[in-house]
Amino acid sequence: MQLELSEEQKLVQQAARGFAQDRLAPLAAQIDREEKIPDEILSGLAELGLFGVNVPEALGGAEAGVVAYSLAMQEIAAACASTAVTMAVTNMVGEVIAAFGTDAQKQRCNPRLCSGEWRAGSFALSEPEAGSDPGAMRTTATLDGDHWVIDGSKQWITSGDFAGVFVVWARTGEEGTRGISCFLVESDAEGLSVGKHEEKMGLRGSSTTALHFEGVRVPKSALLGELNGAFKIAMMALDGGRIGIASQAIGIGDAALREGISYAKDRRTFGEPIANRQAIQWMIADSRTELEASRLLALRAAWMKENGQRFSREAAMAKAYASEAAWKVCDRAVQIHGGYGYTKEYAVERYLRDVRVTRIYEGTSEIQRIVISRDLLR
Ligand code: COS
Repeated sequence: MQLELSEEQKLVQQAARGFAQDRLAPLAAQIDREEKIPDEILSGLAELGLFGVNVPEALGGAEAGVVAYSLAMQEIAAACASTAVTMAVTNMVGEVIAAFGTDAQKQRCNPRLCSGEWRAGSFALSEPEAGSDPGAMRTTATLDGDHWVIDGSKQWITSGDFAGVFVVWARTGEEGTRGISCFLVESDAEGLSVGKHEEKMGLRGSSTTALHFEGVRVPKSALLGELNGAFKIAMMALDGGRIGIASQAIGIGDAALREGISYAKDRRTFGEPIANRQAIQWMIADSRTELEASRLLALRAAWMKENGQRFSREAAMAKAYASEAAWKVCDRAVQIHGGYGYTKEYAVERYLRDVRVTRIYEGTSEIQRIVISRDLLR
């Protein structure tokens, strides 16, 4: 068993940490308040290779692997969770295209995503009535001569209003999971419009929108993967995505614990720092332990993916455990701060809002438990 990072993994981690702490963290409160990630941050991520950490170099990526991706995600999330999710989805989209795309699709999309020419990639799977159950989707794609015509609506689309390319799932065949195909749709496609911008509790710097497809025509060559076989592409992409969200939760938790420790050492009650109280010490001890357990789960799932092993169950375990642990860690950090933790004066208030969705998106905790138990009971 080898728990040491490679030199390349350490380099990616250090580069991400430097960028996150020097350039991103000072802007995080502003990003949350103004609900916008500055362009220079997106360009900075792209320059560091963080828009395609696990995408082949030949396609413009960093080809640094899944463990490096998890490490980078933890660092970026510790500074700004909104930026982290934008990065996560762009990486997921890049990986899907690199894994399942034709040469032409890869050559067109991957370099643009990795370089930041396209500010983000979007993953358009969920619909108003198909989130946990994407097999129930209603968006359709119908063949008309040499084109597919897409009609329907998608919801909860990260970066929906500024992504350059959307990976869109639509029904092309029978009901259920065996009649779903996937298409690459660029943002300037006629008939594609951005709908409601969600007013979210957290991750306010990351835009989340609806998308409407009204007779959007894409050439036959926009089909990604096999006709009617793309439900599995979504599942495989989400398996990898869950490692990213586990890593994001860990990063937010790390940041909250750091703030909690620092505040506990400074804040005095009854004549001494609250860090001297056992109640606070236990919160800190439990938080560090749970975050380290989460990190081991996430890095193991990442390692398994990197080494070509089946990792669905491990990714689900990492995502469920890390998102729930990080929620508790952020809640304790607010508790340590007392009333101040409930104000925007302290970053822990933002961390608690931001971390909440990690138990919901890319599969709720309940869905993760379905994935884990189905695998065990197979
Ligand atoms: N990798 C590869 N293939 C997979 C897979 C995976 N991780 N999970 C399922 N499949 C395959 C199955 O093997 C099955 O293949 P066949 O058609 O050859 O039999 C097919 O996909 C359908 O699988 P299943 O019957 O298990 O589908 P369900 O509709 O029961 O859904 C869950 C299974 C619940 C796991 C799935 O719907 C899910 O992950 N839901 C959450 C979606 C989500 O995360 N949404 C958030 C979107 S991003 S915000």
